[in-house]
Amino acid sequence: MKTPLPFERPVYVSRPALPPLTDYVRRLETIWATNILTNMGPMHEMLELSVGERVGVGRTSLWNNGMTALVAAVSALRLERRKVIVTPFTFPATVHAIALLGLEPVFVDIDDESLTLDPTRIEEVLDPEVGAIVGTHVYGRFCDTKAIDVIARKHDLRVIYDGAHIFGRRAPVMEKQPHVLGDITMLSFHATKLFHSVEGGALITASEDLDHRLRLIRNFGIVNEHDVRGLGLNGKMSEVHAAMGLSMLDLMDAEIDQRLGIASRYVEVLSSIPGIRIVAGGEGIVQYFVLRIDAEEFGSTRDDLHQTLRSLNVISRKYFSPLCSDVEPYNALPSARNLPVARKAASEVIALPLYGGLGLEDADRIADIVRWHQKGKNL
Ligand code: T4K
Repeated sequence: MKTPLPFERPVYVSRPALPPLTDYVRRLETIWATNILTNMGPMHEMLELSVGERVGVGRTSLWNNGMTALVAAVSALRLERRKVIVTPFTFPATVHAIALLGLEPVFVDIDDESLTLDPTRIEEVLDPEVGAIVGTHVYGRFCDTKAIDVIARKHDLRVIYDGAHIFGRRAPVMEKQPHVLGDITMLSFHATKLFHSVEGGALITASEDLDHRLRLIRNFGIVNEHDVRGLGLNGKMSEVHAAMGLSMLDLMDAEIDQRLGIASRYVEVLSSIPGIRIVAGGEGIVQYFVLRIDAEEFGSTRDDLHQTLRSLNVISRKYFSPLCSDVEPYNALPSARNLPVARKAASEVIALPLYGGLGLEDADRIADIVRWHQKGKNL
């Protein structure tokens, strides 16, 4: 194989799709005309409705980002027990949302196939102080919500899902099954997500009571001019962000189609390379395209491949390494010690660029770099 040429400019793991500027400006003109910039204005209400329809289940509230939404979700549970089970294989926001509220994260290992919380390990760590479970739908692959629901009911635990990666699925995003949402599910609309509002997020719950509480928390706990009830924060999405969300909703299905095309080009080349397992990308899940590298079979480590890609201007990412349980302050927790499945996964995963604007030829070039790297290591 010929030595591949480096890309002229860095190719990032993700690149936000953007609507035609004229479309966005048209929405901004409405904002300029009404002078309503935030506090649940008309754009906000329209987007909230549309996101809810696309999710297909529960009640939806919009938030200014996923992390704030997650803090609000944990807070809304009003937990009396101070420990919360959580996956170590996630973005730091998931664990921070627990710890910032003064609760103790208890790490549980993940399932080797789905890379989500392993329900068979949850009961091992239960004690009377555990009050909730927070699982992440990693790369848009759902946790085993049915098994988690059974455990939660048996031990009277509340459940939150970090669904930061799931809104990039086709509608309806979630099936109408009672266990699918847990008590609350969070979505992120950050610029790096398939659907974004620059910054933004949402919370979905089937409970009218929780939905009501979340809306109070989102707006400082304000009930009306005369009354404030409970703790709150400012989690509101502005009209300017909501306008971007509305413009992006129109592009979403086209973006999914483009990403599916790119993912299938990757799969064509990469699926036959020894030591590579494709863990995300394709089959309707196109938030990320992620490989696992078995160093022995592949003939080189994930880190080695990552270096080669970088040297050729392909900015791959190791989502999610390091594990949250391996960084301060969480690495001091007793539950951070015994997580062999997550630790192995964190040393093997590598996310390749996946976004609608990536050309098919670029995807072919990136896949060829991986193949060239592997061949070179096995001469
Ligand atoms: N839970 C989970 C499981 C999450 O993955 C996340 C966020 C959250 C909770 C929290 O949700 P939010 O509060 O963010 O709504 C990025 C994102 O900032 C973060 O939202 C996301 N997960 C995480 C997986 O990825 P970084 O530190 O990797 O971002 P950064 O700036 O390195 O961006 C990645 C690449 O994207 C860059 O190399 C270039 C490209 N990029 C990025 C931005 C921001 C652009 O081309 N344009 C842009 O505007 O965290």
